[in-house]
Amino acid sequence: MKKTLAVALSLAAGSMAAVAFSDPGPEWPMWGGTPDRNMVSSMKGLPTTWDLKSKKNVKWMAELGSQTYGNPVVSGGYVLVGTNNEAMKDPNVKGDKGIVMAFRESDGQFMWQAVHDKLAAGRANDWPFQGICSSPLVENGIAYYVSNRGEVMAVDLDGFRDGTNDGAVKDEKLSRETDADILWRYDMMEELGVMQHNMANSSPVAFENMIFVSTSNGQDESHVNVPSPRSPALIAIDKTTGKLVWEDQGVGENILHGQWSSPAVGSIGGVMQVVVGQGDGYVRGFEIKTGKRLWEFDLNPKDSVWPKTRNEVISTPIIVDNVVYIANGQDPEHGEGVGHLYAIDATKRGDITPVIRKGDKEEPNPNSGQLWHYGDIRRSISTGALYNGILFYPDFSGFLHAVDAKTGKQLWKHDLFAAIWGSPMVIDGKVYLGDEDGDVTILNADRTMKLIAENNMGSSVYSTAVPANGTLFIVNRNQLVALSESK
Ligand SMILES: [Ca+2]
Ligand SMILES: [Ca+2]
Repeated sequence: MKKTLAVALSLAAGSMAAVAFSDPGPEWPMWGGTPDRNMVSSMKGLPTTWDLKSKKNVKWMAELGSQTYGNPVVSGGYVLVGTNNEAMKDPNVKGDKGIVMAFRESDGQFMWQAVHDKLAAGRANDWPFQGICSSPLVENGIAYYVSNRGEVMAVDLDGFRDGTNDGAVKDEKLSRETDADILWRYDMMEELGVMQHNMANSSPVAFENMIFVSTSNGQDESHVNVPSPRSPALIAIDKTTGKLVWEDQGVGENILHGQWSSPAVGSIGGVMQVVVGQGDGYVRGFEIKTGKRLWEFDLNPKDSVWPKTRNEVISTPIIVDNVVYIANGQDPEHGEGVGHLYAIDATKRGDITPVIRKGDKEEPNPNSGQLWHYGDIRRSISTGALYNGILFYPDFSGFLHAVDAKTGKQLWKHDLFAAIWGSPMVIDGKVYLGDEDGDVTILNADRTMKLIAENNMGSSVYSTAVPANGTLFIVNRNQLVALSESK
């Protein structure tokens, strides 16, 4: 690990700016770029057209595994991405594994990889060939992520290339130059009894000395039983020691399916909160130091029925100016259906769902935190981007919705004619959005709809375009592509 002046300076700047996350700056060190997860960057000069065949505006390309559901993060000269082992970067590592690959940012050179065996339980907890779905968080030369085995991992960003085995973990099975140098690991299955449904996927977020992770605790394969109802849904872990700081109370037997929303962090009404979607279809805010539940909001109408009309929540909430924006949806395997998008006043406390049930009766909640509801959206697993008063939110049916962030009124919607798994990224006033057909559509991030370009990536884009240091990073099913304007 390198301890540099730059790190010390960024630490100082980080603590000063801790409550006002805005632009991520030149790097993209986590899912969403900043803890509030708003998918917006002011970076200039990124390409809007490219061609993978002729290599127009292609800086470099690197081979990933055969299925890639992780989103790239860029920090400290590295690009990290979760994938599976079908690229066999290390010929000695055979068979299905969860992999995090680290590439050199400047030229795409493969640097090292973290290798995680699959769980013996198979698809119940660790779906074959899905690889690592978590997007790492990089801070001060350390990358944190969740493995396919439900472990929260801390690894050295320089791996073993710095010639030192760092951290408390010294007995790495693989410890050559191209292997991951593990600092600590926290096994959520062993320590908390978590039984993640199909896959543990959370993308960590940090505040001060803690990182926050959704456990993915869920139903078993019966899709009826929750085998571990007392396990938490959200935890805080000490960044240095890897020890548990707090756990939330979880949602018990009320988990509809899995828990795959990742937490966001922000200052809301002057209170630092962790906000996350949970397994019962609610989004909740927690006091950051203690994990105390501050508020909860049911993202479904009270008369909805799982799985026909009641949804789970897979999207990550975004926090902008004391407001939480989030849509609900279902696992892509469940297909299309109705969805709901909300703006929530998260300064309120308690149950802030707009409608409450009293016995058999439903009545308006005088303590409602609903600022608006947008009902034209379909099921969504995407995370929003709020820019210049416009919320961009896609759905799994292939529509990108542009919504006035103050009123919730539709400004326009655009049909991409393919399922959308990833999230919109606003860069320098333009929205970039990938789809299952492999097209990356670019539109003006404006109140009127204007298509700028469509560029195909050769295979499905399940990820989100990421800007860093003047380069655009896009992952398709099995490649990491770095794009920049050729000089
Ligand atoms: Ca090291
Ligand atoms: Ca180590």
